[in-house]
Amino acid sequence: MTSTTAFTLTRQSPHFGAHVTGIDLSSVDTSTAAEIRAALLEHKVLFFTDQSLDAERHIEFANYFGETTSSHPVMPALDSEHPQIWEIDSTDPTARNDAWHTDVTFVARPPMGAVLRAVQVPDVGGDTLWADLEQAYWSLSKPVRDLVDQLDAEHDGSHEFGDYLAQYGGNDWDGATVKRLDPVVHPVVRVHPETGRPALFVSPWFTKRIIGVSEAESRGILDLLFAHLTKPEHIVRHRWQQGDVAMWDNRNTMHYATLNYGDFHRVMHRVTIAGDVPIGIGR
Ligand SMILES: O=C(O)CCC(=O)C(=O)O
Ligand SMILES: [Fe+2]
Repeated sequence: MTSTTAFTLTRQSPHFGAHVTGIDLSSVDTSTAAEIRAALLEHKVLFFTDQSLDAERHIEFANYFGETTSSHPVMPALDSEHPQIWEIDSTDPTARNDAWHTDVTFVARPPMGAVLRAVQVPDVGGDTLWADLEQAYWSLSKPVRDLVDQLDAEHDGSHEFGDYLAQYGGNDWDGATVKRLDPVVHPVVRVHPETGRPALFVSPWFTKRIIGVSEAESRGILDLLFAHLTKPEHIVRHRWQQGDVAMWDNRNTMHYATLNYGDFHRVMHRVTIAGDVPIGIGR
C-alpha cells in the first residue's frame, strides 16, 4: 500500500490495477485530478468504491482528464442533456460487451480512456475484466516482439456497429458526424504518448487482419496474440458494487464485460475521453 496526499492506493499487481480509497469523486480539484492521472499512467485501471456520482458529476470528473467525446461514434446517448453518456442497460439486447476489446479502435483517434460507473448492479455476476497490453507485450519472447514491432493491423467496427449506424445515424466524433465506418490501420505495437512505453494494440473484437502478410499468416499471428493477451497473469477482474467507478487507460488495456447475470438488471454509464492517433515503435 502506498499513500499520496489525496488518496490511498492499493495495488492488485505490481503495475496493473489499483483500488483507490479515501476520495470523493464528486469533489475533485485540479491537483487531485493530476494525482489520479499519474496513478492511471502507473496502474492503467483504477477502481473507486463508495462513490455516489450522478450523471453531471460523472461528466465533470471525466472532463479533468481531457476532452470528453460523444457517447460513442454510433450508439445513442443517455438523453439530450447528457450527450457524453453511453448507457449500457442489460434490458437492451444490443448493449453487450462480452468480447475482448479496446474501446473504439475502429476510428483514426481511439479514446485515451473512459470512466465507467455502476448504476445498477446485478445480485450476482456481471464482473468486468481488464487485460494489461503493456505486460502482454513484454511477456512475449524477444523474436516475436521484434516481429510485431514492425506490423500494422486493420480495425473494423462495421460488422458490430454498421446496422446501428444505419438505424440511428452517427454521432459527432473527432469534429465530424460519423457517416461511415471504414476500416482504419493502427500499429500492432503502440508507443504510449505520455509514458513512451510500448504495448500491444490489437484486440479480438475489432482487429481484423495484419497488413502486408498472407491471410493465413495474419490469422496465425492474430490467433497467437489473442490467446497470449488473456493469460491470467495479464488480467484483473472487478466485482461491482453499486456506485463503483472504474477508470482505464484505453491505450494499453482491453476489457470484457461478463454476460453471466441471468435476468438480473445491470446498468452502466460510460463517459469517454478523446485520444490521439496511435504511433508505432520507431515511426
Ligand atoms: O459493462 C461493462 O462492464 C463494460 C462495458 C464496456 O465495454 C465499456 O464500457 O466500454
Ligand atoms: Fe468497452
